Amino acid sequence: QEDYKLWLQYYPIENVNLVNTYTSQIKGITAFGESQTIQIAQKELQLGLQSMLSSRINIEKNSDSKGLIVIGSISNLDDNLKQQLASQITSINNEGYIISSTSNNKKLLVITAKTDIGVLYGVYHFLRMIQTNQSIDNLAIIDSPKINVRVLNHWDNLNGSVERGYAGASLWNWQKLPDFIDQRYIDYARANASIGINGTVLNNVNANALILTPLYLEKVKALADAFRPYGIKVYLTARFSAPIEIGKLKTADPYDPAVQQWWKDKASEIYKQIPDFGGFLVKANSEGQPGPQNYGRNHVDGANMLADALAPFGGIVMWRAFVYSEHDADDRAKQAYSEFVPYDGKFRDNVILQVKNGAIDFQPREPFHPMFGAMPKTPLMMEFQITQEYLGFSTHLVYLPKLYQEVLEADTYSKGKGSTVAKIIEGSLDQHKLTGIAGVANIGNDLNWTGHPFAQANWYGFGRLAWNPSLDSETIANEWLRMTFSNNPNFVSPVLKMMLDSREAVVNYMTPLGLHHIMDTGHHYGPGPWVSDLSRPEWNPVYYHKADNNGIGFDRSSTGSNATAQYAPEVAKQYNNVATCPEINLLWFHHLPWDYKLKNGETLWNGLALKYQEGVNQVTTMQTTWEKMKSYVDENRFKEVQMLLHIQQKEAKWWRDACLLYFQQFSGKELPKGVEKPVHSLEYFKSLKFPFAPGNN
Ligand code: BDP
Repeated sequence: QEDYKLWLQYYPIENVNLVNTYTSQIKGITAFGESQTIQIAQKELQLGLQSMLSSRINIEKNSDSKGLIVIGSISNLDDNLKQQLASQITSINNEGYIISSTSNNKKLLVITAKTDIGVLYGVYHFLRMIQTNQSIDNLAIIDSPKINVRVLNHWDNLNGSVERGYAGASLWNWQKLPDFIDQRYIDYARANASIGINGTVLNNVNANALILTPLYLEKVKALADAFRPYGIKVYLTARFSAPIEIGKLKTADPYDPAVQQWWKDKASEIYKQIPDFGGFLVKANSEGQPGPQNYGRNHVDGANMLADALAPFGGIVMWRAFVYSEHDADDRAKQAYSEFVPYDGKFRDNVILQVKNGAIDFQPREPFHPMFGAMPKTPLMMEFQITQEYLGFSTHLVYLPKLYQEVLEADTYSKGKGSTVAKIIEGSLDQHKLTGIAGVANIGNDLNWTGHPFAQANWYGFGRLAWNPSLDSETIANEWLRMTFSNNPNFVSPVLKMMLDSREAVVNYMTPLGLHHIMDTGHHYGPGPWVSDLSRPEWNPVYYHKADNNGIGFDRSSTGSNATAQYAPEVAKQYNNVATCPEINLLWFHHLPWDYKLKNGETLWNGLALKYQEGVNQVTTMQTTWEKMKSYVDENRFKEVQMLLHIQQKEAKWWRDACLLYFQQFSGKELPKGVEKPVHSLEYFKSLKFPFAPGNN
């Protein structure tokens, strides 16, 4: 089935001239090296080329004949090639690769690296070039990943459910492991390797300590063994109270020597089974999870204790900074910064703080998290959400690399102009060796992996940006479309536009002009701006929009919560002043009267209403675009996307109508011309209930 193959379709190339050119250049494959990884690389190259060129590609024993693709790590190549590539090889890191045409009359094409994994990455790069119909004349490609730890975070529970998962159940079949290795595990690893993802955290951040018991570790080992040839390391979430729950200790206090010893023993037990185990991801003292604060200790104490247990084996701790407290009356957006920034420089070398892209929680749009740039002595890794918890689940077509790029490009000014978030997580701004990026996976056991065929692009795009955060989201969408569907320009250009516009569309019909967190609570499905009765104030949408008769928005300027002061002075100044604050973030930082004049001359009320309408219109345009694509797409995916866009359109209207009717109670104004009249009442929208919305556990 086509959906299942993701971006590795390897469609036969339609352009006959191009096929002839490629076949004249590619006469066979020679692989040097014995590892499983090299075998995988050779097999993939042969499979991909044979399928795309519709002809047989032979495997040759040596590199004597003309026009061969030679693959192998540098130490396995013959002396001649070694010499030719000696200078280039010094400029790549352990996972980087070189794709080089030789200048001698043999016209070889060499894909080499320092490691076999680097070779595999190079092979996928080369295949991508053919998949996207690029020229392979005189190649001299030198590439290395800019971030070391490129991981997916699976929020998978041991019972098979997936928190915030909208693509079926967990991939991991704990009951059948370790003896049964589902082919899907291999296909998962292959897909990740093809985009350079090199790690996976198997289980939910809201962790279950059982994963650390021998019964489960044996299963984890089986997965690690299956993933290893693809360059993917396994990580686990560590429940802070595990020493009590599975270790029979009375406490999990990080100062207690017995607790420290328990974690040391646990680490050595894990590494005996999985010598390249990546380490732990920890959610502590956040949303009710146990942590060092339960014992009067702090995040540094907790993280460093685990880091000390892992250090002898080379493991790392990814300590999450997603914290906000019910006892803290301060603006939720300020709390992680307030709690963590004072600890800058106090963590062990093998600790990296995992920070969400924004200070609230994976909204359709948030300004970048103020922690980026505020902790120069501590490595920070990015946490993006690939699963669409707040973006319409896997029902809405939203191309997320647009969002990722916006955040990565944001300038923190922490070391003057040009101090982008990308440079901070690459470690180049503050000279950190340990660097990382995590994406909360949108993968489940649905046939097409991600629920929505276009959600595959978000997995793909996350991987590509993790490899190189400076890539353009448009380039990524373009290559993804060609690899996944077709190279036909009549298909690529309209659908590319549809993808690129889709992120702004969702912002417009859900949370325009800086609004945020007005989704219905718990499951976060659909609008719920009216919700105000939950026990913790910051769980209620009314906390975030603060609409009243005077206006709407959260005053985070110096006259309000002063969250703006957490940014570098240049950024703070810009956000603080309503005249210079970008309108896309307006109501994130300011509470403004309904008749406040926007840059286009509209009042805030009219402008808001028009944005909601624009979002709906954009989805209609997406539908129109897709309708014209029938002849370029297989029937199954065409229909799926068609039906999903239909739902998205209905839901965009639902968002528009529910939010505008609700806010209208405060603005007291008519809907402006051009905005459709709602067909239901506010009471109707409030009465909708979704007790079985997925992903909410
Ligand atoms: C929120 C989710 C919740 C997660 C939490 C987290 O609603 O399910 O457990 O983030 O990231 O987005 O820890």
